[in-house]
Amino acid sequence: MSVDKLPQEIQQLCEEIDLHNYRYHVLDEPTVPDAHYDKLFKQLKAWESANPALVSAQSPTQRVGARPNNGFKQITHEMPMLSLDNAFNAQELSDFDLRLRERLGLNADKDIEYACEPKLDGIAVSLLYENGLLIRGATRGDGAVGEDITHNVRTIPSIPLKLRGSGYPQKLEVRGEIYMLKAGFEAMNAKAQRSGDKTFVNPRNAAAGSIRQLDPRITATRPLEMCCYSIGVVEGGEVPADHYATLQLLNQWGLKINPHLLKSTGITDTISYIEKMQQLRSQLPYEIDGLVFKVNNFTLQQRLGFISRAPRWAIAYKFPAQEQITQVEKVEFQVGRTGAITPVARLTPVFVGGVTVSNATLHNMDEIDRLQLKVGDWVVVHRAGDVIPKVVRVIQDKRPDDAAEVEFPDGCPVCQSAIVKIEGEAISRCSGGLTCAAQRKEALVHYVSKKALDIDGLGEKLIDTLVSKEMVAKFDDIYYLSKVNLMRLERMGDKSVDKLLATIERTKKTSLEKFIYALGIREVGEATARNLANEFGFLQRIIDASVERLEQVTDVGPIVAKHIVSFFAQTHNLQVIDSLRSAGVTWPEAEPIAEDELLLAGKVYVLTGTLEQMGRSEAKAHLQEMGAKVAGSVSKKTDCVVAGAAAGSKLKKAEDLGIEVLTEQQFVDFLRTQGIEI
Ligand code: I6G
Repeated sequence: MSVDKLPQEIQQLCEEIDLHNYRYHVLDEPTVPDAHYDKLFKQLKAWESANPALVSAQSPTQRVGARPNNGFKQITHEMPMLSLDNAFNAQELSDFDLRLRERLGLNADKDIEYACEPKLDGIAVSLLYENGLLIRGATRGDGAVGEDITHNVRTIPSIPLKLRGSGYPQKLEVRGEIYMLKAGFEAMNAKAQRSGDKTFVNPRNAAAGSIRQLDPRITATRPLEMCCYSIGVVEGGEVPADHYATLQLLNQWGLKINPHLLKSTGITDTISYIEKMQQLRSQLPYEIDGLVFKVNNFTLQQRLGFISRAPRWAIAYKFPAQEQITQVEKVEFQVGRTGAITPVARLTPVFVGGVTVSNATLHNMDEIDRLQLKVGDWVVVHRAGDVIPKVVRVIQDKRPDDAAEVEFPDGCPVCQSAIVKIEGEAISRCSGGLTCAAQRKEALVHYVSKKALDIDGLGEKLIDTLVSKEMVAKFDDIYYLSKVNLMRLERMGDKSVDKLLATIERTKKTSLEKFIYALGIREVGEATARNLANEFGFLQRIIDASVERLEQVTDVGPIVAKHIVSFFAQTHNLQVIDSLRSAGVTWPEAEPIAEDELLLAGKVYVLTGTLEQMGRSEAKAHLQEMGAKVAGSVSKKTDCVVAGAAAGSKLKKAEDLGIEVLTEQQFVDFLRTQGIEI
């Protein structure tokens, strides 16, 4: 049956999927997220399985993978490059384990050993080495036939042209993923944007576009890497008996493998691996869309075999999609703590990155211009980790006829004060200062937040109520709240009010750095506040400091220094400080410790690997507090390396140079001796 004989709706679905295939595989310019494509594909498959007699030979479901591009010589893979089955939750992963155990006839007390790895979001490729020399590189293509990209892979620095060491088979096919680092992608796109060249929608498409360049000189300029994850054809030699050991050997022969490769015993271990990697995901320098679990032992792999186009012994655990499409219902403008006016897209709710999202920041009007966004548009929304959801692009060909321009407000949407825009800055601000209710509320939220006065129990909702009922307008009003008045508020009982009042009282005793941070001076975050407190010791000295003097403080540049000076130059800010002192807010003011008297003064530390008991930024902050410098790479100047889990080349270099190395536990123990609890 030809496609044009199908019901119109299905015909359109086939055409739409075909178009997305063409944009993705041939142009490297997809317009919709993968998850949307998957949804369309699933719809078509569901219809076809209900109407098997009507499946067209040209249906997109009848072809797996990408069509090889005509510009390249075609390569028939000696061993087909398969795809992986997917699991989307822990249950599906357990089912996979159970299926394998049944097939292998394992007792309940016998666990399968798995090799666990991140699934990099790149392009699957095959490299062929003969007598240790790279003789061919090919894309996966449709799994049976790929494209010859030898000239291009030869430009990628992490792909050895000649294997290192000895003992490799005479013929060795190595498979893996070519990908682009997030930072390299951002830099490349920024450069392309400046010069008016084509930009890519994500690192995966940038990698695909780069590797399929007809001119290898262009590929050579792209920040590509390759990470190996399996072997294919092996002749004239042997490899170890399991996957993990084989990858270690590939690494010794000079090929890159993932540092987060891990062996696990049984399914419980794989679940904790998922949790760990989910936490790490946003900090990884490359994008991953899931994890891959493989039966480690090759003999067991052989016994399990294959089902249709995927090995039975492996599964890809897919993370929830980080991009989805939805519609912009309206654009509203929010006023932040410093008066910054931010357009926010109100969206038709959509499930993305594991949560339902109905708002996404649009940053500023320049961003709306860049996106060419109108109200009513269909957009791609991205949400990764705990980061605020973002509109990443508009699907221009889905624009409804009645889509409307976004109108920037004439005055502040909350207090109607004039809006000012500084020449050269993208942000517009409300000029109302603390007379603007929105800025007042945000300033209060900041004042009570954890890193500031840390008034637990005084959350955003309660502040909203207190501001709207005019019970609190200025910071010091918090200290005059009475039990009677608080008890009148909804959901505030005797106990919770007592608790809140006790917290307010207790947190009046604070530190200089927390107090400075709480004031909400523009661009003064917690680290700058700490540096100011350490350097000056007394608030009055900071108030009196000149721009030049402030610039001598670590991390304070001319702009931050100017913000600090102009903050303290405004009498009403000094009045705020006086009124807080009168309300009983205190902090110890001590002589600052001279930098050279700090315990780690002059020492250079390097953090490497994954720290499991604290974040890297936390570890860095503790070291800096003690006077150490934290460097990004190991050299002769390094005094100590803190090596977390899966530490790689930096640890090795430290060992080679005879530099002191602390494990994470030793580092935590050391911090404890300094009174720092993790
Ligand atoms: O597409 C893939 C990504 C990662 C893979 C894969 C992988 O291992 C980490 N492994 C196999 C065996 C296959 N595809 C077929």
